[in-house]
Amino acid sequence: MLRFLTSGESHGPGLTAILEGMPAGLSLSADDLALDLARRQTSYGAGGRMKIEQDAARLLGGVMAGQTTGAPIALFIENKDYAKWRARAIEPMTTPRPGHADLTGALKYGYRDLRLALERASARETAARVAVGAVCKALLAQFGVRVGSYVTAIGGVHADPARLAGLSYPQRFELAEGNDLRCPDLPAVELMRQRVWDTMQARDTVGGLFEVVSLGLPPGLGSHVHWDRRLSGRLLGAVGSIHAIKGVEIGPAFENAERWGTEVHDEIFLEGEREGNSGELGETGSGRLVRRTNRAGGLEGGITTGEPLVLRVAMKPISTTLNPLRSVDLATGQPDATTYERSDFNAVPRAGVVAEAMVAFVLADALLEKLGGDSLDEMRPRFAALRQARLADLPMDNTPWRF
Ligand code: EPS
Repeated sequence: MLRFLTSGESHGPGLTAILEGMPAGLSLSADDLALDLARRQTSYGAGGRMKIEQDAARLLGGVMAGQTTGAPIALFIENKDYAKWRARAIEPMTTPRPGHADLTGALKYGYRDLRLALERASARETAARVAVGAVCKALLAQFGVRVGSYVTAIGGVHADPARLAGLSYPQRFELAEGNDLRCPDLPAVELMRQRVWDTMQARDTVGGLFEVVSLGLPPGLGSHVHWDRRLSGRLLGAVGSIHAIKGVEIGPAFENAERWGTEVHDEIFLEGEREGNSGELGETGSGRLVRRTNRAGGLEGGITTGEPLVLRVAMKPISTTLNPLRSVDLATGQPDATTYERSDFNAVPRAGVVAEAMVAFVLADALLEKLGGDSLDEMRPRFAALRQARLADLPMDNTPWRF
């Protein structure tokens, strides 16, 4: 239903994105995109480039009189750094950095200078994704859906799981916004800061872990009926496509893999059901089917359950390091060390914002797939009529049948 393309190089004139399939009637202005673009730029351990750029997106199409029209939405983000590059004679780059797309890009496309790979492989492109994600978030917000993220580990320094468990998701989001490591466990923030400082002194880079959580989702988005309609695969693929992201799990998936099934699966209860009196409604009984745990991370059968949708994400350390790595100069055939221009030491907090954007895109797509409709006015009554997890919405025939 929804698709987007981005174009642009890291040090070229700017980044362009086209988002196609947004319904008409959504209020949208460049201001709606500004907050997430700024959030993506803040992080302790970010490189010098972020002091140069103050990302702002211009809306060049698909919005008239402050409302989407249903036409493709075109966005443009200027690269301020381009002013310095446009007239510059650019030094040849012939020694590939391990971990970057320098070597693989040249192998694939036959580049005769590695900068042609670097320019497009750069995570600068994620600014365009965040602008697209902000449009998707604006649509989701109309239906009470919110996507947030927070850092849980940097360079092996972890937030305390017990302290995190004591915080609701909205509290985690809010606390994370209050510091430049985007971690809601404040005692851990100072340890993470020290770790990043040590990393900078060591002229190295660090990776880490973060969680992306979507709240307010209706049950029933995605589908179990075909591999490419399962929301699980769509989310894993979208988040896994982000630069330096090397692992994504749904809920505590790797931990679940070490437990018994009876410990893992989220049992189903009727709201108000009395303990030990299975099926009997208590006084507050509403007929709503509820879970007391969410180890499934909000998805069953590739379909949303209506519980918070939780993704846990692993980012590798950025591959441009101040201390050189061993490589080979492709021009001379001699062993060589990588050279350093400028990069981030720690981009984990920033990557969380990019992952929110990719999740928002997939969820907006799934919502449009579920509701159909070309305008918000068409979508609203369909959303209100969605089946909920309650007995009244799930009548069963309860009679024998044959294939
Ligand atoms: C990046 C290298 C750095 C980062 C860049 C990603 O850029 P430069 O080489 O200009 O210093 O700052 O990220 C961004 C510009 C951005 O907006 O996120 C890389 O090699 O991937």
